[in-house]
Parts: sequence; C-alpha cells; structure tokens
Amino acid sequence: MTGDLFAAVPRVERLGPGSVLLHAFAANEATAIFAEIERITACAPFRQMQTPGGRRMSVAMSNCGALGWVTDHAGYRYQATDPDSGQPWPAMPGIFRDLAGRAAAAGGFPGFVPDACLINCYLPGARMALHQDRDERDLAAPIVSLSLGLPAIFLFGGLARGDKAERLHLGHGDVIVWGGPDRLRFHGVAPLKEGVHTLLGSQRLNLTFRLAG
Ligand code: MD3
Ligand code: FE
Repeated sequence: MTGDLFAAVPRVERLGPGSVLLHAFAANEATAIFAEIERITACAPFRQMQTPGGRRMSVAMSNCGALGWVTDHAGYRYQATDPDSGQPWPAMPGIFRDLAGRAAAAGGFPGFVPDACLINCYLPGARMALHQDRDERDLAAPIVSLSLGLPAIFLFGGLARGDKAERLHLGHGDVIVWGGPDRLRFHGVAPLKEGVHTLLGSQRLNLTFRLAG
C-alpha cells in the first residue's frame, strides 16, 4: 500500500535552470485532450506548411486559440486566421488552457495564460530540425509542450546552434515547461520511429502552448 502514497506524485525532472520535464503529467487527461484535437482538426485540418525557403515540412500542423503559428514563402509568423480557410482558428478548449497553466506553475511560472496552441502531427519518419522559438512577442513567457502517442527522441541543445544537443525520450502524457534562461535554447525532434500507440495509432502529436501576441 505504501506505493499508493506516491503513485499520484508526478516525477519532475529538471532539465535546466528554466526547464522541467513533468513525466506523464497529462496521462489521465490524454483521452479528453485527444477528443478535442479531433474536433479542432475537423475544422482546421493538419497541413504540411512550406518553409520560407520553399521546403515542405515533414510535420503536419494545425492551431487553436486566438493566434496560430504559420509559415509560407513570406516567413514565419502568428496570425488570427487559418490561411487555408480564411476563418479564425478554433477556440482553445478550457482543458488545454487549464493544463498549460497548471504545468507552467509546476515548472515555476505561475499565471501563464497561453493565447496560441500549435498542434504538431508526426507520422513515422517526420522530424523537426534544430531551431529556436522566437516568433513570440514576449520572450519572458514560458512555453509548455505536451506529447501524446508514439514516443520521440527530443533534441535539447544550447543557446548556440552548434552546442551539443542532449537526447531525451518523450512519451505519452509527458509535459515540458521551458522559460527564463532556457527559453531560447535550440531544440528539435529526431525522425519518428514506426510504431502503434493504443490511443493514437501510428502517430505522435505535440501541443505547444505559447503567449504569442
Ligand atoms: C525548446 N515542437 O513546435 S516541443 C515546436 O515535439 C517544437 O513537436 C517540438 O519545437 C515537438 O516549435 C518540441 C518541446 C520542447 C521541449 C523543451 C525545450 C521544446 C524546447 C527546451 C528548450 C527549448
Ligand atoms: Fe520549437
């Protein structure tokens, strides 16, 4: 019975001065969150966007919230409407905002209220090259990321592109919060391995909650 006393305590792994990995933080909410993602992507379907350099991203993306991240020949930016439909992005569900706020507080950033949620869909082989997230207006706000479905190897680099990157395993329900001195660290995702997840099938979804505007 002693184990039960500890079973509900999420494992918090400090990654850096401003970043923590909250193991399985969202495991119990994953089914409800996945249902919301299906509702959102019925209105704003996943699409593989073009980089400013003209390459098609291997990751397919959608957004919810007041602002959504997009990329095309004109560059990277946040905008209030889905370029594919001209419509506003679907609203951010309350359970998303609540989860992001609770995770940010657990990571040392109380009062975080995101206005943008980028939803990334990885199929086997999809990857994300090392980059910084710097299109947000207020870089003092943290970013909260939630991983669902197939596991991925996350590349956690330094503040310079050439710094050696650590490899971290991210599994279903894992949440990362990063801000402060870690906010501009380079990061990426290694090509997704084949597999089948019981809830999501052959894919990995990643949600990043941001204060963009
Ligand atoms: C950044 N997404 O959408 S988020 C992105 O898994 C993005 O889809 C990745 O990078 C994904 O911009 C990773 C997780 C993450 C975790 C720790 C970080 C990003 C981080 C630490 C520092 C900087
Ligand atoms: Fe990123």
